[in-house]
Amino acid sequence: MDIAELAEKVIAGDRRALARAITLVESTRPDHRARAVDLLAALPPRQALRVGLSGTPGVGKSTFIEAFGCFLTGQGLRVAVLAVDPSSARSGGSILGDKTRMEQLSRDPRAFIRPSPSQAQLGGVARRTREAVALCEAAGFDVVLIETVGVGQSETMVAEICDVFLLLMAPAGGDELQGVKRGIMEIADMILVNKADGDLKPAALRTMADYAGALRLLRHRPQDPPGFPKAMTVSAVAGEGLAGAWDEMQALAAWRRENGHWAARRADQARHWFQAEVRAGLLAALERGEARAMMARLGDAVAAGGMTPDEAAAKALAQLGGGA
Ligand SMILES: Nc1nc2c(ncn2[C@@H]2O[C@H](COP(=O)(O)OP(=O)(O)O)[C@@H](O)[C@H]2O)c(=O)[nH]1
Ligand SMILES: [Mg+2]
Repeated sequence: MDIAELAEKVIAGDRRALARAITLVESTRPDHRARAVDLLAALPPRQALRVGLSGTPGVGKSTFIEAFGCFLTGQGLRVAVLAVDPSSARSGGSILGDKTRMEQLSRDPRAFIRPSPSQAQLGGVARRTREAVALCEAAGFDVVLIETVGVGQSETMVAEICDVFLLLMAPAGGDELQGVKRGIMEIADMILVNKADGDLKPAALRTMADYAGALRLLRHRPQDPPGFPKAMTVSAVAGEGLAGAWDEMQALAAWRRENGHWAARRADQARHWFQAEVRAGLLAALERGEARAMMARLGDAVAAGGMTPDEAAAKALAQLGGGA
């Protein structure tokens, strides 16, 4: 299929074409990459609300996505679910393993679920996910949910892809906030304390109050209206708090649109990803052909004591055209 035809079908909302297009952007073959770049350039500048969702394993992400996704499709919205899981190369993918928890959503004609690409490198996974998001936007989805497990750098990466970032937490046992890293609190727009049902409800309410207090202590961010970042309780299992959380997300998104923060953030993200692509490309170029041979040669010379590391680096950069 040629790229123009594939783009046309994606834009028309053809799900098989969308799945094929995502497979194309995930491919590491150079000829596929060139086609993927053409495809992405052919997409209209359509925007969905991109919602990032993070939380440690067991907190209820899959259950929440199932419940929240069905809630959104029930409102007549079209929902795409993507995952960034740096461990998926080993574990076989987070969403795929959890598809049983998304049974209803995966059968919903208004929903599209795509498991994490199985690449070992987080940078590669995030890059492909970003491109998959763009494809889902072109395909007419209203909301794109991007799930990531709460480990390592993946949250920061997802924050660079989404408009609204949700942190899902579990009710704490004691009065201690669950070792949540400050850096993650700082990128959260909403903290949702899940499992606010049955015996866990009082603990969930206490935990929510603790987070609300902790969020108030953070430095005010210009992209936030009063009251944000916000902590709330939800129950993915009972379907409680979902409508309220959605109202808040929409209010936040609307405020950011009206105040120029939405467009500014998208522009910053585009700049960030442009630079990340160039960096990744330069690093990859070092592993190929002439450059690779030159690096090996200069490396040997440095190891043998014939040149200082700085001399060799200056020489390498000069030959790469980067100067020194
Ligand atoms: N009580 C209660 N349990 C929940 C809720 N959401 C998820 N769970 C349970 O928590 C466990 C982990 O859920 P899962 O969605 O797989 O978490 P994930 O690892 O973050 O994707 C499962 O046993 C769920 O049934 C909830 O709202 N209330
Ligand atoms: Mg899961």
